[in-house]
Amino acid sequence: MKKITAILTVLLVGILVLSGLGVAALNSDIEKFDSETIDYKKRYSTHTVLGEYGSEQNNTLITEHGSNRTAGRIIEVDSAGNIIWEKTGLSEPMDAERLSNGNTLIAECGANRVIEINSVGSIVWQKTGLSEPMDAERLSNGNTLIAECGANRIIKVDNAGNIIWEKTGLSGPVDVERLPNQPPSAPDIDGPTVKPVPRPLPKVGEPWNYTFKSTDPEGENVSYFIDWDDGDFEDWFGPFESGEEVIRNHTWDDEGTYNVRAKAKDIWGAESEWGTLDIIMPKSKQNINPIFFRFLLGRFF
Ligand SMILES: [Ca+2]
Ligand SMILES: [Ca+2]
Ligand SMILES: [Ca+2]
Repeated sequence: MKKITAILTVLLVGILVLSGLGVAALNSDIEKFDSETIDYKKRYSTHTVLGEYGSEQNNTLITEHGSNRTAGRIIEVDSAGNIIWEKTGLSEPMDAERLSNGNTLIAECGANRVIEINSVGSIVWQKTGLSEPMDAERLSNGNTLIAECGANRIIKVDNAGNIIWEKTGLSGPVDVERLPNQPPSAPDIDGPTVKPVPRPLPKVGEPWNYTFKSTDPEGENVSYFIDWDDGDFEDWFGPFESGEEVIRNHTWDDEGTYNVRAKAKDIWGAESEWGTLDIIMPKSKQNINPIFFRFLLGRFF
């Protein structure tokens, strides 16, 4: 009986050790696979061979160049890898993306065109006569950016196919991306507060100048909105050049502390954070109520 127990123990230990080694080997395989996949992604990322990425449960759109000039295809696979949609017979497609209208935009390099196809594969828009297009990007306003590799340029075409912008002199561009617009910086507000004491002192009932300055990362013109914190606002006004100092004056009718706030927006309407400046509006001698003053005099003298 002891012998059987000993044999079983040895077997159990053996199984545990072997399975441990197996897991370790599997882990190293996974790491190797991951690093190869990352290398592969890096190497081909400009061609978007692996498609675009959303969250884990989303489907994936894949562009297959194919083994010959007419064997290219675009496939959409679910998270389990099942093909749920495809467009075959393409000529050396290099890039595809799903548009917000459900259609698919494809850079069909071998056919020297960019096509937009619907869910049943019919062409609903195209730009032909290109030279080796490698990538296309549909912009929110309906225009399309195309990396025209063979012509060494990036072009932007409108819905009618007219070239409305281009960047030439490139060397084999294979990918293009439109970056998101950034809002301007929160305005710097400058002007008399109380410290350091300006000459003359700010007083209630008199206009004071304040400067507002915001800079847009894209250098676009900016407009301003000011809240003087006494119930008065200056609704969006401008535009002014990015980084230009804008002067506005304001008169406060009552003494007190005011938290002046201003924000800026660029030509696309992207708004900044608030810029702020605390202003102390001191009581001025001239503004002591003369009736109250006489009352004090009469009471104590
Ligand atoms: Ca693209
Ligand atoms: Ca791109
Ligand atoms: Ca901007």
